[in-house]
Amino acid sequence: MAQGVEIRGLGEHVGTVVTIRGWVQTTRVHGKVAFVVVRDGTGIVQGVVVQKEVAPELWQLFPELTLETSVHVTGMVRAEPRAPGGHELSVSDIRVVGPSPDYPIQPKEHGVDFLLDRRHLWLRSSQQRAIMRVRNEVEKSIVDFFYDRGFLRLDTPILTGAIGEGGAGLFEVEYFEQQAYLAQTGQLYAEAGAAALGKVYTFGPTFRAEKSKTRRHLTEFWMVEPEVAWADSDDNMRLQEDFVSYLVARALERCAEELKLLERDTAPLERVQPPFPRLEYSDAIPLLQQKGSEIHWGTDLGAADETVIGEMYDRPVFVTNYPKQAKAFYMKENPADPRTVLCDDLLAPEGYGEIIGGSQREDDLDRLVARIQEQGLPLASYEWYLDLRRYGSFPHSGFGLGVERTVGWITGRPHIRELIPFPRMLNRLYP
Ligand code: NSS
Repeated sequence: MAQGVEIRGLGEHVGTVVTIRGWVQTTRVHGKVAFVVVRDGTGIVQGVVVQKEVAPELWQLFPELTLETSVHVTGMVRAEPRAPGGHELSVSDIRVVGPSPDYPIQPKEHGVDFLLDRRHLWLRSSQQRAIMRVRNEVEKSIVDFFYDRGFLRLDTPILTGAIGEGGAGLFEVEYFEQQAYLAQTGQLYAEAGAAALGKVYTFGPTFRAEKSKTRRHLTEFWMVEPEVAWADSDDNMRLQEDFVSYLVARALERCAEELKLLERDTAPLERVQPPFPRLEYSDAIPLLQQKGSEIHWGTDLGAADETVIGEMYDRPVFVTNYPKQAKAFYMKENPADPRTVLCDDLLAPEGYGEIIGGSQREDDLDRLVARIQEQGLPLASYEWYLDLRRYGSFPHSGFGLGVERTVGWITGRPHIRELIPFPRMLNRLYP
């Protein structure tokens, strides 16, 4: 098998003959010169074939080099400042590895359902590759941020007995003789981890049986959830603004090419610096009502409300201290207004909506038990969680950031279906 060189590394091989392995993107024949553009996942390169310099069989091969044919291309590397990547290959040989007749996705407009049905192929297109590269950078930045700050990664179970967020949106799984659920959150386990290790985070897929079709909901999405012992709600928001600013700065620094290809206006991202503005829920309601929203005190913000608030500021904004009845059982009662809890949602600007939900946790055993019962959750499955309040209870806070929504905001893509390699939604389990 030919020794392969990555397109990304061609600069080190100028003047030598190499073989690259990849997939045909385009071909063009201009009289006695033909061009083939090949992608290998690290970059793209153009090969130039001069009819009189190659064997007739190679010249005759061109009609077979259809979109997405996999090939070995051998040639001399030349510096070519006008070519993508700055190099070109003077081709001496091409070997077809896998033909690709009638590739279904052609360079023209396709409907989104057509593309989603062929997601396994759609991933090869340039915009989808750019999105996946930004996602990869965001995921690496998440791990770096927490590692550098002394957090320990604590992997939490996906099969769980206790309900994490509340009765709605649960996937039930048969677990031998018992009822299990796919984790809606790793938080309850991260809280146990915080008592053992101080600062922890869990990072993995989470599941919600979202029955509605929206552009912001998947049934399987990735969430990173830090949990910090001794942190109050203010500390929690400071961590969030540092974290989000770091993720954005890293993407700007390391994904400039991808953001350009996606035509993302980066000016609004450059403004993402701490501190972020904070708006109390109770102050947000009259503002929203003035702008025509039908919201009233007590209900959660709708997507349209989040857009309105997000557009009032030039950077992400915290909406804090929601009414108890609108939020999960584990949030700590606000001593200044016991109708509310010490929590925050972080709304991205430009209409991208909520990317984080966070809170200080209820550390009082009796209040926590009352909240579990008020919400009609089965107390018995929380016995282990209540132990965290029985044995050395401690103030602590944490949050969850949705990876897909964050990548959507950074890349400027409003619909969540493109932001994960294989989206799972109400009516989508394949591919
Ligand atoms: O429900 S959250 O607001 N909060 C939690 O799950 C807490 N247990 C987190 C914590 O404090 N440890 O979800 C957090 C984020 C939310 O802001 C979104 O960015 C994302 O998770 N999220 C979703 N993304 C995609 N699809 C769906 N269905 C979804 N639900 C939440």
